[in-house]
Amino acid sequence: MKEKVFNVSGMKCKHCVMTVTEAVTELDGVQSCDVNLEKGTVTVKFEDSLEESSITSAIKEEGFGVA
Ligand SMILES: [Cu+2]
Repeated sequence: MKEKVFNVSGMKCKHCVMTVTEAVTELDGVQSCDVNLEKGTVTVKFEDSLEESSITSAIKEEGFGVA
């Protein structure tokens, strides 16, 4: 199990939080996804089999930026 904090830009409201949470938790191997709207961070716990880049892509596909 890996844990990584992504810095995500463009999240402005609860709806953005839901969108990001859904996009990330949909991925195979994600155990948890915790979004902090004020800090602009997304903390994800995921299986070793899941590539970090897949998570980044899923977030970007929803129109948000990932540093
Ligand atoms: Cu929003």
